[in-house]
Amino acid sequence: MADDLNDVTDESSESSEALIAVHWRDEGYYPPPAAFVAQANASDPAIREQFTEDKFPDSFTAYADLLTWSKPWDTVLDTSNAPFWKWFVGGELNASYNCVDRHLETHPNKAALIWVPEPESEAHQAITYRELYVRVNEFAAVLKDLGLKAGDRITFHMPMVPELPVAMLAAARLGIVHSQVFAGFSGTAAGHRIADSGSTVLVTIDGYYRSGDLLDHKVKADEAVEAAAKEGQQVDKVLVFRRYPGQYSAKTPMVEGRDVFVDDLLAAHKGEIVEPVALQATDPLFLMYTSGTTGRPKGCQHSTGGYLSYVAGTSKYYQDIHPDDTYWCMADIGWITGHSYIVYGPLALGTTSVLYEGTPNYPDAGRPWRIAKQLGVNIFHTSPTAIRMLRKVGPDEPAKYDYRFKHMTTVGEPIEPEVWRWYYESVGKGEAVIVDTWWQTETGGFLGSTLPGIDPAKPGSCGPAALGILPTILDEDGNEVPAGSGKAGNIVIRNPWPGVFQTIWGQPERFVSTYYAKYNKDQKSTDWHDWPYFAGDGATQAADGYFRILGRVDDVINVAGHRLGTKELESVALTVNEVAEAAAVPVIDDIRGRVVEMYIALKPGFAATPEVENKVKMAIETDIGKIARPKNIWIVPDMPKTRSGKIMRRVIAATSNFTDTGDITTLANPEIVEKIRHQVQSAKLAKGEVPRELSESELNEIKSFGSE
Ligand code: 6R9
Repeated sequence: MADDLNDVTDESSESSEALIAVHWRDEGYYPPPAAFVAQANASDPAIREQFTEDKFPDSFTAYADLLTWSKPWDTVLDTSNAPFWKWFVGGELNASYNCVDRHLETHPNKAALIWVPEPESEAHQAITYRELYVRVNEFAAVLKDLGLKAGDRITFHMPMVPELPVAMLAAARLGIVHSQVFAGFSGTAAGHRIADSGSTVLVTIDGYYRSGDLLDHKVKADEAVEAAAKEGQQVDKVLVFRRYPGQYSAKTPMVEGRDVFVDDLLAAHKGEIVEPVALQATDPLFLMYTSGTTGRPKGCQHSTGGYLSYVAGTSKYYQDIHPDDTYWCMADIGWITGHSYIVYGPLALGTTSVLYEGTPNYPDAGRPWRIAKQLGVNIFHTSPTAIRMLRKVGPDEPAKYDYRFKHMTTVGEPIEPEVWRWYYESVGKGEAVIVDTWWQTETGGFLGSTLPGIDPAKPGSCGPAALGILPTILDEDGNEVPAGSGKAGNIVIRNPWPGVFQTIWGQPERFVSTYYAKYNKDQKSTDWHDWPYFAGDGATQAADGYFRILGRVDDVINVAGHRLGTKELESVALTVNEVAEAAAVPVIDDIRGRVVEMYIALKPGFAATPEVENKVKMAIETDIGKIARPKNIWIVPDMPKTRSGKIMRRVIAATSNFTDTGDITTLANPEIVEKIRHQVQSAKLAKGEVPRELSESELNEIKSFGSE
């Protein structure tokens, strides 16, 4: 039960684009149950003392010590080329060895992965550590045979099948830098990322199940290769796994000389062993692409030693993973959450990690709870969007299944307190602790979270800083926004940590300018204190030290936990011949958190027709993927603009959200605002898109959208 504190924070409002005042009711605390504390990896608050600022950076050797190193490091943190931090310099290790080989001694026959196919008629598959070892080695032999070696890049465009972690660990075994592109992304999107990373090999699968359909996935490989070629990157080989080995499930033909079935290749390497290559801690392990404020995605480059240490340490203390747990993270490995907390963290700790192919509510909203019961899952990890959806379609389903969670995670977006409480009471049955973990693709692992055996949870807040992380909130001028002030600002991390990404692949200047330039006062400084990490999120800190993350402060829209860059969307829309101008804005959505609406102005002489709308939709689907498809596309006579010609995104965002458009007197064309409002809002009402009342922080987000 929650302590009912119901503190009311009521600060006077002072609103500017830089500093948003937020008001909200402080929620009650939910302390961990005694049974959880008794078994927790961290239950003594003294653990915090091992990670205080004066012990930095040596404190993080506690995480590195969870791994097996073939050579110990000489220097914990090298800051000489700030802000390109180097962790555990001189140390050598192999991620594949740490996630697979070393567990053979202690528990070779324990399940490393349990794969749950979407069709319930297909049995789940448990892959033991020994079998994982065999599969990883054989696939590594295939990669080696293709001539791939340490430092080369390889792109995977794979769904949630066990072949994906096998491929990742095989690449890691050889030091090949892997880049997994979310399977839901289009072939063209995969092609852009292939080209950006300079991959010559693409690994894919013929098909996979989503919501009951066996999707043809191979067709996307052909599109990807073509898109990459347009950018000058030749793909020599496409390795095609088969969802049903020996049987081809796609309609698109294999391309002679380029496409090969992986099962055929594996047959030639049966039982082969490939020794893990000893890599420098600072060698890159993988790239993970994410959206930013320009059209070009950012390949976040993660290190081998720092990253693996950080995900192992945070998996231990924040996911509370013990070797005998059955842990299920429902995220996709195409996102950072899956890399860190399905594959590398849990396997480094030698636990059993569940992998589910399909959608959570297929064939019904009881599916996750049936899986949990069947497999004995006791740690469960998902996103607010999935929780909202499962709550909407099956609020009473969890009670029908006899499973018991000790620990649950929410990640990826802010969670509304009432959604949190359903998660706690109905899914967790009042017995499980909840961690709300705040972090990013760039950060490798958790930055803000409660320590589940020590700190009480507070719905809607991620909690205090993670061990060894030193966050603070700064205003636009770099002044600290004090805890308990009720004011929001930009959350920054004052210090480096082992999980932080090393650079943006091929764009080191963008790495510095996006993440470090904002609050750096001396570009030459090699003192880490001079380089706060700018996360791009707005946040507040309560008097108890807990952070509440409000959302992005840049032009990125978080749809169902997936970051979509408005510029990325807009530049795709602009490829449609009729389109003169495009602007994407967020709309508050009860299930997906935010959805995108797109405003289009046409070139002179073109008429607003459903065909144009369709072309824009198709362009986005083809170039990015279905997840990016706008909820609505509004073809408007003109965009509201400033006198300097800048589109006022906050005005159209307000229109789409039925909120006050604010001051429009500075616009060059104020008369357009009312026209657009009438057009858009009457169409939305006709479709039954009735707005709900927005919270203060939601209102602030809309009010300031695109102001940076
Ligand atoms: C791990 C992941 C990162 C962005 C981040 C923030 C939002 C993530 C959150 C959260 C509120 C949380 N975000 N976790 N917002 N509470 N617990 O999601 O990475 O896909 O890169 O997204 O997601 O806005 O900046 P990524």
